[in-house]
Amino acid sequence: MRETKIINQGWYFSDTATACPSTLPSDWKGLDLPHTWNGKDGQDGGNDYKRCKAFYCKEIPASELTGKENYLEFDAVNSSAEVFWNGKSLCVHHGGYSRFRVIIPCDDIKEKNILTVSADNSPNETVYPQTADFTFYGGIYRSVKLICVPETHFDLDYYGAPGITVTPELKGENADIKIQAYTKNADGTTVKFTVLDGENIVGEAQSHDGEALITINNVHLWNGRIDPHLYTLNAELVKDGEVLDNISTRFGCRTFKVDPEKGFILNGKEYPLRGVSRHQDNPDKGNALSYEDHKRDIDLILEVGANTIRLAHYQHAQEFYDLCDESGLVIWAEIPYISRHMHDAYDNTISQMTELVTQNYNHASICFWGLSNEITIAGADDPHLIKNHKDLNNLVHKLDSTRLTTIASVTMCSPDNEYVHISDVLSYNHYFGWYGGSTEMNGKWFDDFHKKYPNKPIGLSEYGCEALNWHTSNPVQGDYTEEYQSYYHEELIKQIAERPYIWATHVWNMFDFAADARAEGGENGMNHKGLVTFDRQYKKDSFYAYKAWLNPEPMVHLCSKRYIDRVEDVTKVTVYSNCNEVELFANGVSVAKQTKGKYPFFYFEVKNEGETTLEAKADGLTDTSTIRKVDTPNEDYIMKEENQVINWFEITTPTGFFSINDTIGDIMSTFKGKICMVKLLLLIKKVMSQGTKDGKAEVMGFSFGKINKSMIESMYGMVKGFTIKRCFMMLGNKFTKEQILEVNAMLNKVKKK
Ligand code: GCB
Repeated sequence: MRETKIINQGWYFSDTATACPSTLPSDWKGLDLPHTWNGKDGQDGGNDYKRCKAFYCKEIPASELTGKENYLEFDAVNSSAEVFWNGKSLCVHHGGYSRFRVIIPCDDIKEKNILTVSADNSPNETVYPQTADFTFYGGIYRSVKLICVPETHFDLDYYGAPGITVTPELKGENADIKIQAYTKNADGTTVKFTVLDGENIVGEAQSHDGEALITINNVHLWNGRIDPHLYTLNAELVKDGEVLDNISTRFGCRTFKVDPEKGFILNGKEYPLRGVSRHQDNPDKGNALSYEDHKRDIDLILEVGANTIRLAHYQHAQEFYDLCDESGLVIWAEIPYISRHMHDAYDNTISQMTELVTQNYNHASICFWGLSNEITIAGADDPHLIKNHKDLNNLVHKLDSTRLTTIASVTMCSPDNEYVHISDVLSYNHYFGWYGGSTEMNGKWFDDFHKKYPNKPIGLSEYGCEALNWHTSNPVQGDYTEEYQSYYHEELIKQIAERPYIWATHVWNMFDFAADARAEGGENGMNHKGLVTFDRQYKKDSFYAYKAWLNPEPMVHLCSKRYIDRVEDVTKVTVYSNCNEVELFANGVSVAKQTKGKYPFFYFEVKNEGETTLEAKADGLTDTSTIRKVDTPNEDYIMKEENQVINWFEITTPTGFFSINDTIGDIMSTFKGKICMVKLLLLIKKVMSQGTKDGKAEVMGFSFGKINKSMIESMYGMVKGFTIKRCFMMLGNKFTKEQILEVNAMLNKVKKK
């Protein structure tokens, strides 16, 4: 029988060694897995985290190798791994998010063996991802296992797959369960299958070739968050009456489709997919997570009321997909084919996709396989990119005929482009109202698309906006306040709710996450678009906007609790509640009672005198906060610029003339402004080429030389809403104060229209 042992304890680690050691390097740093070496430097900004090849080493005594065949299983090693046994290379694996296995050579088992694994996250043009808005933490950051099996066993050699596939097909009240088990050295064996519903056996079959069909009568459906019912399939490999190996997997029975008009349909009923995307990393730990970390994330996602997650931008942990199956979340799973198409990484997209699909085929929660994300930033007319997508799409259909393919397209890519019509269903990432454009542009974009392509299901795969602990009574786009984020999401919720044809919507992002190259919002190294902070400790107000909209459990939430000191005499107070009536009290006196309109958002005007305790009451529930009248704005609420090179009061803004506080669009609307922009581009080119490998300017991993006219045109639509100051910030604060002030002085001489 198989024995599976987790071997996470007692490793030695070195990020300075240059080769696999020949003896146990007990002078290296001792540690336990999971581990990353980028827990700190991958989260502190500057895009300077250590990307290198490092080595992990562990002694494995012969007594541990109890099988006739012994496999090593790696749940994930980022980004490329090489496994050595007693100094000899056993395998190389490229792709940092999927599982892989390797067999230990039975003719090389000593009393004490040395297992060495190199993990390499250094730049590599043949492995995805290389350009993306998140940190590529290096390390063995998920578990390592030893699987000891007899010579005859269920397959362990095929792409890290579980050795068994289950394909339920609904037939009226019943379900036909098509089963295929894969075996090795299995001549003369029988596979015994048992389907369990809880403790009860509901179906059995025997097979000589691993194939079987079991019918479950009166099948209990997996019905999303309403009733995520799962069955278990056990498989035993039997020879001469002896069970040699056994495996088991869970599965769910459901049907789904996507209708271009009605959206997602689960088990015959409309089931609008409304949810979030998830990045997995945590403070200091990076991606080296525990089960508790995954569970905490799922609980928060369930609390917000989501019924779907886009598991971006890579394969997530098996534990996490299991939790999704159990909680009824509909999943979009994807590979990290992202941002920049690399001509030498075609094979890697194929292998990462094959692993994603084969390793996760039995998960009831997964309904969509994502082919790529914003891959056309540099343009969509590269025939190699198109071929890569067509091949991936065909590959997925061949591996799995039961699910749909999708892509997350970048805003700038034209809906007429061939690329966006390759996958079964389509999605777009839109940041109107954050990076550029206004919030209302979202709804309009979808209506235009839907009108032009009424038969193509369209989804919103990303939308969001940053918020830190900054506050204001006058939120504006780009201010990074909690109040603007709330406003933005209220607006987006209204537009989404009116468009049931949008087959899925995923907020970017459920959690703040690390992107070491970022310098935004006053805290470098982070993307702050989360509804919840990076440490999972603080739920921002917009979390509650979704909770009020999506989670039916009665709730009431007073917004802006961290915004106490206010200068105005009358202040706006926002309450989110799904109850029919909300009454607001100020120091115990009723301010007003309001009845719910179309959306669960309530707005009150409150007199701001002295200190006021606010209480929002609804359905027997109460939420409390405090406001205080002050004469001058509390500096703690204003975005800290200490990480920025320039303070707001140093920017001169003469009336009627431009400054770096103006948008690119406004500046470009005047002739002299255009000339300033050319000068600015030359400065950007100069600054961004300092310290790059080949002396060529780079912006977000794109070489300046490769930025062509069509790219500029398509990007202009988005960036024209950016202020010049924001551009400096987004370019990673690489400019000196003098340079910025010089640009400002130049703009100060240009008259506004
Ligand atoms: C996107 C990317 C995502 C980024 C996000 C952002 O479109 O797909 O990886 O993190 O924008 O926040 O800019």
